Amino acid sequence: MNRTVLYIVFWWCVSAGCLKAEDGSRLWFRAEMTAQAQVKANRESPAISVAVEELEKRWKGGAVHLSLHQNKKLRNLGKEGYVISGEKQTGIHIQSASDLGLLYGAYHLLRLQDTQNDNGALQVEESPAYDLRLLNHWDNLDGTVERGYAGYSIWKWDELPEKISPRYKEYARANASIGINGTVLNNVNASPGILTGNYLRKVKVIADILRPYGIKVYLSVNFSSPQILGGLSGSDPLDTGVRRWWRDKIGEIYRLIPDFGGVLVKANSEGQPGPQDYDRTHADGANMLADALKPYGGIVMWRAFVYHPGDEDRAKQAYQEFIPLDGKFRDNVILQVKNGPIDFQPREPFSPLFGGMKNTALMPELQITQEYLGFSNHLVFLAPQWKEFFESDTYCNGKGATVAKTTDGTIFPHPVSAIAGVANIGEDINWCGHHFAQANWYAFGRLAWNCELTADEIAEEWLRMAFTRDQAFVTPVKEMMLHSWDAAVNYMMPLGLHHIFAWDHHYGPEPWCDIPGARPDWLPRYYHNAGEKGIGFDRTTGGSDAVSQYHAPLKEYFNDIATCPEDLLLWFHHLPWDHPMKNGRTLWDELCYRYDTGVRQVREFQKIWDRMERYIDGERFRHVQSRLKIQSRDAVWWKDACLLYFQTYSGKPIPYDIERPVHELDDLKKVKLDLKHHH
Ligand code: GCW
Repeated sequence: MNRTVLYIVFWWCVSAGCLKAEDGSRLWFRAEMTAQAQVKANRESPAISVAVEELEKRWKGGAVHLSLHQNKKLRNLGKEGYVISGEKQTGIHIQSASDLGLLYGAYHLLRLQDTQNDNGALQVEESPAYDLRLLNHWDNLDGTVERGYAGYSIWKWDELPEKISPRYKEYARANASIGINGTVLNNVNASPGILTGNYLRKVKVIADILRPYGIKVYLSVNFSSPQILGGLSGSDPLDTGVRRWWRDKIGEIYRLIPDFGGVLVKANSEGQPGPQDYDRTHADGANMLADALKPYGGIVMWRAFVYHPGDEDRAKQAYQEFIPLDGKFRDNVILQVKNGPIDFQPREPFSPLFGGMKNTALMPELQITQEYLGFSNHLVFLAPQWKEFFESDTYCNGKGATVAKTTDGTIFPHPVSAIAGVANIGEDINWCGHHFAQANWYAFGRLAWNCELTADEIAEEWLRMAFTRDQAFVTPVKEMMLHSWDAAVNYMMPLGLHHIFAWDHHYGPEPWCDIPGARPDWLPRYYHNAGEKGIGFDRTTGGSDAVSQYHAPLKEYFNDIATCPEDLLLWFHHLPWDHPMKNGRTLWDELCYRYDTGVRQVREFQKIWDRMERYIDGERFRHVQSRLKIQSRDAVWWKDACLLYFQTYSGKPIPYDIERPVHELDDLKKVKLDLKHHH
């Protein structure tokens, strides 16, 4: 073929859509945009225009009618709920009491089309579990992302407000399609700079782009802003000058962004300033901001992630700090609590603040980005972890008082309910670093909307949209996803072990880590307590007594070795190496088998994946394949490092039927990765 012919063939291919790069950039929107559906709406609004456009381009059925109107049923579904009825061929009716409900209904209908084989008669009624479903970006103003593993930030602060990256709109669309309705743009380790007029004008541009998609913008604020930006002598929350500064600043924000959502605050935590610097309480600090936001309907999300070096068990400290303040917060304050009492570990029990605080609204904070789960190198599907969290019984109100029910308004009604996920999004072409990390972003949105969905359902949906509907692919790959969290826990920190990561960057094992002069609660030894006599953290009534922060009968279950779930055994107990496990093995042997199981699980994932080559594009196939190789090597690294190190205390052999270590402990101790973590 000569050049001209090649050129024509090339453009024919491009216009026919047969040359789409499978680089992951399209997320879960890979279906064609070539439909020409008939769509009518009884009202107009920016959100309705988005809904109409999406349906026109993608819906391959009969006419769709969007109608915004009020009746009792729709009002009961709330302002984001919707009803879908009708049949694919003859016509569909989407109804809601608000335009956003119509938008969510449109995305729901399209998801059904993209994932279901049979669209018979439809009768769908939906409303979200949580009112506010937020992403938290730990993105810094210099473009770096704290704990981000997908490149630099998607927010191009130095190009804004003039230049607008096309990604902002794609971001809005992806989030709206899974029900996310808010985003905190900047890191909780907040630069005061975000509140300067210069930055607020940039924030306004982002807010304008996200608005038609129902996504509100929020900001993390630095508690010392009045002093640092305003030149005041301090930032005491009870000082009238400080209060006035915040009132003025909040007013300035609302003049630019009339629907601004509110602020997120990390105060007196890991060196951040806060009200305690002025001998005030967390409630004093939160309430001051709440008062400034109240006239505009804004909220304060105040983080409960606090701990100080000292004699008290770190796992107990947030509870000790906040329980005495229960009931002292304004009604537009929500306490944002990480799922576990320590810090996004591979597996933790739920934080006892859930079900513990009865007169204060609490919102869970989950970590989508894999700070402690192999960054964007390891395939770890997080829905199973989050499901375990949502379904944990707090017993705060008798049996069945799950974490979900304590936070979604079922047990404790508060003016708003909310949930946040720390985003794993960056400027990488595939958004999240690992193709399968997109599934965690997706799962977070879906669970925030409906935490009763199963991990299985979510994985199935995502795989069908992101890859293919061929069950020869979906079934085995879904199994791999559903076991991937369990595998990671096994090869990193089984049986309740936690925080034995490498210093600072948290990639890889360093149970031996000892930095002279470092805070003891930042060192692995604090958590594993391995010695000749045994291993684990004694949090029983005879130890740190953290168990007593849970309601009966849970505290008794955790306290008693016989009833403590073995998956959390070393979280709550310090036990001798030959402690008998339920399956008859000794603790030491079981530890060895768990690590070995983790390695074998990852090897199995490699086998599953290699068989999938013919079902999907080569580009993503090879990318995931190469990441699985890294994961496999890392799993062996974890196993060898932890077992060889703990063996120096247990003095026992690694059971002879499991794979032998391939590394020397001394070599592993020398591994020092040069991974920066940006504050
Ligand atoms: O998990 C830890 C991280 C910090 C993070 C902190 C927090 C944003 O290591 O990087 O800071 O938690 O949640 O505030």
